Parts: sequence; C-alpha cells; structure tokens
Amino acid sequence: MKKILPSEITPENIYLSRRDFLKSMGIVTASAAVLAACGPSAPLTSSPELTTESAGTTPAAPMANTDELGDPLNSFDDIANYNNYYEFTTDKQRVADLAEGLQTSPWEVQVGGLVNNPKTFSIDDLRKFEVEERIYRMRCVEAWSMVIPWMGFPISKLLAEVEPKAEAKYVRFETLVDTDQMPGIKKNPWYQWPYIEGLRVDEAMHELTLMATGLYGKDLLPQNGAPIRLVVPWKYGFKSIKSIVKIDLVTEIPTSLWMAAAHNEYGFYANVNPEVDHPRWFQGSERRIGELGRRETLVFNGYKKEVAHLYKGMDLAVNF
Ligand SMILES: Nc1nc2c(c(=O)[nH]1)N[C@H]1C(S)=C(S)[C@@H](COP(=O)(O)O)O[C@H]1N2
Ligand SMILES: [Mo]
Repeated sequence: MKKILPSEITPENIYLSRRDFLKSMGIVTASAAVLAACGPSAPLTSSPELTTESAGTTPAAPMANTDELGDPLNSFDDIANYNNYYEFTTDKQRVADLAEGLQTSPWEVQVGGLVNNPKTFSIDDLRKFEVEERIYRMRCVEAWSMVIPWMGFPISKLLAEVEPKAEAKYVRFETLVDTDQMPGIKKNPWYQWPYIEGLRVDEAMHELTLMATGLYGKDLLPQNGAPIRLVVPWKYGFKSIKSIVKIDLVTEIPTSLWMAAAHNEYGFYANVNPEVDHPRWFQGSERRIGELGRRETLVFNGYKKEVAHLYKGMDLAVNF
C-alpha cells in the first residue's frame, strides 16, 4: 500500500478514505436528514447507503462519489482553486490565494425587512442549524460546471425563525464589503458593490435552496463564500451569492449586481436554460471542470422535475 505523506492528506483524501472505511465496516445506515430532504421517490443526492447518523451540527459522513445522475464529484482541489469571487479578483485561479485569511469570525448575518421577528444571527446561532449534505451541480453562466458536495441547511429553516410577512415577495441578499480585505472591489469600481442577489420568496422556500456552510464535510473556505453562502442549483452560479452579511424580505425585485451591470445579459431569474443563449455566447453545452470535451446543458440544470412548477405560465425566454 502506498504510504501517504501528511502533506498529501487533503480533505478529499480524508473524506474518501472515511467512506471506504465505512464501506469496509458494512455501515449502511440511511441518513434520516437526507431522506427527509429528498423525498422517497427522487433522491437528489445519490442513494443514501453510506453514512453515519449526523450528531447535532457535526457534518454527516459523505453520501456518495456522484450526484443523482451518476456524475462524479469534482475534486476538492478543483472546487477550491477555480472560483468566481470578484470582490477578490476576476482571475479564477487567484481567488484562493487572495481570499486566504478572510476574517470570518466574528461574523453576523442581519435578517430583516418585512418580517415579524428581525434577527441578527451570529456564527454560533448559524451553527445551531442542523447541516445535511447536498450534492449539487453548479453551472456557471460562463458555460463551465462542477459537481459539489455541499454541507448546509435549507434557507426555509432560517426564514421560519424570522417569520416573513405576507407582503414580502422577494428575498434580497448582500455580501460583505470590506475594501481592506477584498482587493477586487477597488480594482473593479464599475460594479455596484456590495454584491447583491435576490430570489422570489417561493424560490427561496424551495427545499433545494441551501444556505451552505461547508463542502466535502469541512467548513467552507473563503474562496467558496465562507462562512455562509447561498446555493440555488437550478440557476446560473452567479445567483449563489457568497459570504452573506444581510438578508432582507422586500416587496420589489431586488436589483442584483449583475442586473445593474448589464440588464440585457443577466436577468433576475437566471434559470439554467440551454435554449436561451447569453447575448455573447452559446448556452447549449458546458465544460465540466476536470473533463475533456463538453456536456449538454440540462434545462434547470437537471432539476426540472423539482422546480418547473415554480414558473408555470411564465415565458422563460423573456423572464430569463
Ligand atoms: N459575493 C459574490 N458571490 C458570488 C460571486 C462573486 O463574484 N461575488 N460569483 C458568483 C459566480 S459567477 C459563481 S459561478 C459562483 C462560483 O462559486 P464557487 O467559486 O464556489 O464555485 O459564485 C457566485 N457568487
Ligand atoms: Mo458564474
């Protein structure tokens, strides 16, 4: 057996070897959390055969090496070293370096607007939400994609604590702005900082919409949006806003940073749609990071069965 040097022990090694260990032990306990999350008919993470019970906020053991379509997970290395996070840099391969050391504790997420119970969540408050693993495809509008094993909790659980009022129609999210820590802000002054994103309340309440706090069973790294970011797997990656400090329930469609930058190129909905090209490029296929060749892009990024009902009667070519 090849000896593994300590320097070679990446989170991925630990993750995969733990899985092999569980397998060799014949541990085949289904995770109640994930089963409940996915429903019995259509598991969205792969077959929940290899896991331990999650204890409180301890990440559940990894579920599988593929998503529910059988696509292999991207490596931890890919996920942590090929990023879009313009507050640091527009160079995907340099985000990790520049974001290293982002101060993520203390951290607060202020949740307010049209709610009965406005609340500021500290890191410790956020840790009280029970996390589950969700293996999701992430499709960037630039036509590359990855498969990522997130750890997190449905944002519906957080919203339940603040009790949105009936008038609230949209959720507006805001990223930290800290020019001392984020060199990309001053270098790209034409963008309207802070990074803003939004969802309709019913999109936010959907079971798939995740507040992610980790991946590969480990706390999020800054480049992936530590300490807490949104993940909306059926929408282009730019909707999945990182390092959130503020969430507001509002009546009007929030203007996202991308809508403000180029309204004709980046719509509010941004549902993955191979039939609607970006004004400047084709969206019918994508490059899966780590693979040669291209894959066909799936409508709603492969989550049509779960989310198409949210858009009944809407023309998705116009409401892009
Ligand atoms: N605050 C903030 N969030 C962001 C971005 C950003 O530049 N700033 N980039 C978005 C884009 S375009 C993508 S594709 C994903 C990338 O997430 P990842 O680097 O974790 O794969 O983050 C999204 N969230
Ligand atoms: Mo993106």
